[in-house]
Amino acid sequence: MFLDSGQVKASNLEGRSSFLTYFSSPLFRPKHIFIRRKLNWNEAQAYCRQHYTELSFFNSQSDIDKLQNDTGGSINHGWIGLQRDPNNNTAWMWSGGGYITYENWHSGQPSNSRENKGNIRPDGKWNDRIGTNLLHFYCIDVTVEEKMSWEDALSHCREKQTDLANQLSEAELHLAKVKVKNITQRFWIGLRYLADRWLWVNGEPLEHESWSQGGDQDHHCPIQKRCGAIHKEGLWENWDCQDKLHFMCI
Ligand SMILES: [Ca+2]
Repeated sequence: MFLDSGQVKASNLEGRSSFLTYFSSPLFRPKHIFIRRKLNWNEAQAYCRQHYTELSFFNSQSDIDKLQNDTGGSINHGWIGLQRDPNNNTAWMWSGGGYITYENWHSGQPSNSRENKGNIRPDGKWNDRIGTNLLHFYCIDVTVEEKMSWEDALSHCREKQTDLANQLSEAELHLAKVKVKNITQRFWIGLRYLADRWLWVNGEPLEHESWSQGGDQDHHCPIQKRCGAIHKEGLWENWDCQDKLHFMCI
């Protein structure tokens, strides 16, 4: 179930989900910020939520590479959003919500069920650690952009050498809910109906779909509503490309 997008088997291509499933999304690229002060995990989480968006999270090795790029090429020991599920001590979650869908533990880790939070090491690997320890930490910052048409949104993101949000992982969706909930009900994603099918405009294969069953126009053969948005609860909707919606560049 927790496959990287590159490992998806053909049998998954027909799969549909009533909710977002748990794929990594290589083009979601929130900005990571290294915070030099040392705090315990809870304080670090509060700091990130106040000043940025969340403690950093990762869905793939390329996300860890991105953190390394964002922070100048090297990684310090620091808290990330890893925490044990309070209801299941063997499961790990991201502080923004959602179970981890990718893991990068250092050899022998997690090592101790009393170590209920996680940090990243200079080699990019993860270690469980007692949350009251004082460490540097990493926050991510995600910006919701002002409303634009779908085409303008795509151009805006590409001018910044990013892209419209692609399929969101569970952690990313939770983050979007936190970030978006007071701003908008839905935002554009990089989904477009071209010729006779829906496509991710960044070229990612459309491995699964999460269409809302509501709405006044079927997405199967849309006449006018040929651009994709995602509702903050995670389901896709097709909208007129000229409509103006919020969006996130990634
Ligand atoms: Ca440990």
